[in-house]
Amino acid sequence: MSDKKKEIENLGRRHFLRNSAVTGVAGAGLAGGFGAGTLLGGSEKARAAEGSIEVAPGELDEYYGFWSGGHSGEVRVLGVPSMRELMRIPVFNIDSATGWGITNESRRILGDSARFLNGDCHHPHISMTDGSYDGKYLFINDKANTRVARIRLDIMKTDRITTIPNVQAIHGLRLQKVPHTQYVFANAEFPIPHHDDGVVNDGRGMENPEGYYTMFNGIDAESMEVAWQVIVDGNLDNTDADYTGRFVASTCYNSEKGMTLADTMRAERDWVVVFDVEAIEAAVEAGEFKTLGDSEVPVVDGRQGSKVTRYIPVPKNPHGLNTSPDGKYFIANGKLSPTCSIITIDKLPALFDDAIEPRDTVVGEPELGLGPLHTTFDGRGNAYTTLFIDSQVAKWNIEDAIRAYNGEEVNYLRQKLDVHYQPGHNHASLTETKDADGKWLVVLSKFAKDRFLPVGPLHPENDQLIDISGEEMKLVHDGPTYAEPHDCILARADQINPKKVWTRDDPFFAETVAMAEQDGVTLETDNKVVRDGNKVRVYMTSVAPQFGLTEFTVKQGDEVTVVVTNLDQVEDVSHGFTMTNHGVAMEISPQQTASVTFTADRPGVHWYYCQWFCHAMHMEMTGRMLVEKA
Ligand code: K7E
Ligand code: CUA
Ligand code: CA
Repeated sequence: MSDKKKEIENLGRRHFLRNSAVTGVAGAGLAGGFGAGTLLGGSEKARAAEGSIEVAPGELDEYYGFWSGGHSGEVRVLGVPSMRELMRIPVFNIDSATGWGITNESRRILGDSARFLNGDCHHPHISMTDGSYDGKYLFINDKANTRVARIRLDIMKTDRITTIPNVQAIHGLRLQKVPHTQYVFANAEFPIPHHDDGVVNDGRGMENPEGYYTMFNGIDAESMEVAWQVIVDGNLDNTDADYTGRFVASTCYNSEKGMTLADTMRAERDWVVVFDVEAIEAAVEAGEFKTLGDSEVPVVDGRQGSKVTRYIPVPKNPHGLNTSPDGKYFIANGKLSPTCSIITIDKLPALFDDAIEPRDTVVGEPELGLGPLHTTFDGRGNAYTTLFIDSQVAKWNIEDAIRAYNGEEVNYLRQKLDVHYQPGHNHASLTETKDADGKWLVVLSKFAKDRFLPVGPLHPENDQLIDISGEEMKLVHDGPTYAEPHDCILARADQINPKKVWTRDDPFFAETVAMAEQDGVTLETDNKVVRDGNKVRVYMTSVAPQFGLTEFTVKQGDEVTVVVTNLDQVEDVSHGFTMTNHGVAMEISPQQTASVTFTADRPGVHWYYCQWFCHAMHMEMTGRMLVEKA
């Protein structure tokens, strides 16, 4: 390493935040190292570009936005640039409107984890082919209950949920970009005790953090089975993949294996772990793995010194990890350091060949401001980094930052724009694909404070839309959102092709169709009650505004399964089925079959009704369950 680089690194180190500043979200303007006067800056220059975000009534948006619903456990679909909410997709939450978590179809997908009523989504990502969105799936993590879910974008429903074994808290999640999304890469965040006998976290060794580990996980995107796990040193935060298909990089903020906040900030440096996917596959192929506990997933050792990983030291407690759309760089965001570290991907093969040192892969470390969390790109060589503590977005030029690191006198900062307030993720249109088009930037601000009418002590967040099509960033829209869109993703409208009506052979309800076949019931025509001991299956059709059965009789204590098939073919004529006083509700959209099971535990008349407005006579779309006294 040149002396000049060492000097720059040492300089950067002096600007690290003191620990006390971390909790001070008010953000004193402490950024050093560049003249603020030379920057375009501040909200005074960010004026709304009139009309540019208006999508007139009847007009359609140019982009789909998929928003993480944070600890609401759902995914939200927005139109961009209008920022209108188009749909909500329940994932890890229970949804009263659609019956997610209540219907048999959704409970099958939730599996054993249906017992959890909460989730915590962070990172929604769309499957890719050759580095472009293919519109097939969206994947999202559940930090709270260590799951990964897949949403089918043709029906905008969750179709698979996998619980990742022997780890706690899936946080960072990204997808393989090329040749296609074969793997979902998922970081487990919290280290837990591992033992020599392969049993994880069974109550032994809790007092010995040295023996705690966490794992990087590769999930097969089609089968949603965990393909392999890699034990690492430290912990894992965010991650992203490259454009060769070979490398994935993750930030680690807890190389110390600290058990408290103060402990996690002790070391001057943490690291970025680079995973060699081909080397991991080769290790699994060669049988160089173990298994843990009851799990059969191959577990490869990726601790320091292993063949499958390299550890690149970066300033302490990094957070976001973002791949530039030209495929050249991994960018690790400093958080406690006012810098981002630019790692050049073309040197990673040499690093894995041990031909160079880990720090030789760092080709730039621009100083941007306080609390850099996440970086996004416009496809024109510029990066946009959120500064949590400064409440700003910094626009900077990547190649200029590399020149500055090499000692050239060049200002890589292009503009700083105030956002409101404390931004976490930001996301530019198509930024994580090779098609990054540099039109819109969404900044997800954690605090809204004075931006909206007050609604009590719990505040909304503020999702801001910024026009980045020109030289200057322009703030054009404030959007209040409910807890907590950590991250979002924007795809061109033509890249997503949802169906308007279900097809009868959809695998989403195939098991319910198979059950009907076993009962000799043709779902499209029959209205029929099938008794099987104390299990009763009630099959009915629905055509606006009538259920095929307007009454059925069961005995007190029967386990009742109601199966409704919506025969309407007309787009948008969704029906519902709600059984009063039984906690039962579900959606049945055109050509869909849905089912729900409950116990008829009280004798008497129980009315059911359609709760999705379908017809002028929707109120009258009712029926009676007659429960005979046992
Ligand atoms: Cu920064 Cu979970 Cu992506 Cu939140 S993470 S902001
Ligand atoms: Cu059917 Cu409302
Ligand atoms: Ca640390």
